[in-house]
Amino acid sequence: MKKKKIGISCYPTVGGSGVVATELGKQLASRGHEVHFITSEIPFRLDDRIYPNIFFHEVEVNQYAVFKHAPHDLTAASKMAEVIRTHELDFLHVHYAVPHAVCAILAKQMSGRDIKIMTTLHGTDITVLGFDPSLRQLIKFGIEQSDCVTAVSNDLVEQTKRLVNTSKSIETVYNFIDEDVYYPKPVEGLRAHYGIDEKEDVLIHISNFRPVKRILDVLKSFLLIRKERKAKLLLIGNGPELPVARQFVAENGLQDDVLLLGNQKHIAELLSMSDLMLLLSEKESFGLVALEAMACGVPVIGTKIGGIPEVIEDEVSGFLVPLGDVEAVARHALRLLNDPVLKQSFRKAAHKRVQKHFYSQSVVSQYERLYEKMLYGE
Ligand code: GMT
Repeated sequence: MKKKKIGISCYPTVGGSGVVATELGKQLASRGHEVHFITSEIPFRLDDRIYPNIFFHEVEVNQYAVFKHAPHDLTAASKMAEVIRTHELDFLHVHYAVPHAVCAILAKQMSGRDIKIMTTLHGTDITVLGFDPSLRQLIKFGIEQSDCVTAVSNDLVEQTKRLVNTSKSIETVYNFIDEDVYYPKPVEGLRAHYGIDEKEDVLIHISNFRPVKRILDVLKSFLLIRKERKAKLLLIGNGPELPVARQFVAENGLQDDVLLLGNQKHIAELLSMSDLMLLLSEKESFGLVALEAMACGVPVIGTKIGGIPEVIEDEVSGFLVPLGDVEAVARHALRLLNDPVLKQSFRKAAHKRVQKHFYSQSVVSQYERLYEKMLYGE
């Protein structure tokens, strides 16, 4: 693809949509495109060094006594318009219909340039906000006024069409991983570092601990598994349900076996020393953490919800269970952990599945093809 100047807007904090947007920007920059992040702070996956071809424009929201609420979205639109003009962007790729697609539409009008807008839906904007009648029309507007719309799973495409009642064409572009970072890594000595015996099973859950992640289901499943096998559970991340998790751990005497590690940078290493991931969410448009686990050769037990069945191949690279069925989680986990041959075949299948469908090389090329189509037509 001819090199382009691309503006990217997303929420820069820890979270799947910010990760996907940032990793996409990094990959596009490494292919020679000029990438301009327009965000409220430097995306957390970009803060480790200076990346060639990547520029950062901060949306600085000032608080004025005259406004009850800081005007973040208007400031973001204004910043986008400024960057469109001063850097002569070819198009904007924004993540979330609300607020970023709507900000982009306003920015386009302000800039006076006929710039194209691609919007990627990640789920949180649709499945949560789509139920809020006061925002539904705004989401619909953001989607319908975008030149190209993508969503991260087929399930999210269907949900969006149903919830906002639109016939706009929406393309599925799956989440991806950086294959140079996520692969089964040698992790000698890491278990010992965390006080884990080599013979113990390691289960892992990574999330932002929002209620939709059903942390108690993860802990209840672990309690059942631990009755049968010596095991540790790593809980990675931070969020509102952490106190609930702490309380459950204390009440059930799990202090020695549940390791609450908070937010971590070296996820691929922690995954590589794990035997099984649990992702038991009640809403999940894709489940990027499941993909990261599988890329490191870790099978996943996930709920049969949203886009998770498009990631995990049931009985091949993991298991799909009904929401809230902690007995089923424990049954599948024990079947896998008790059978080294089965475990090995799941590990291989998980890694192979990611290699075949979710490597950055192919997914980023898919985005580039959509950019071309949006800019020049078929
Ligand atoms: O999972 C979260 O709570 C974070 C959320 C976000 O908006 O950043 O993640 C969403 O986008 C990810 C990247 O596309 C998906 O992999 C997650 O499944 C999706 N989360 C939900 O749908 C709950």
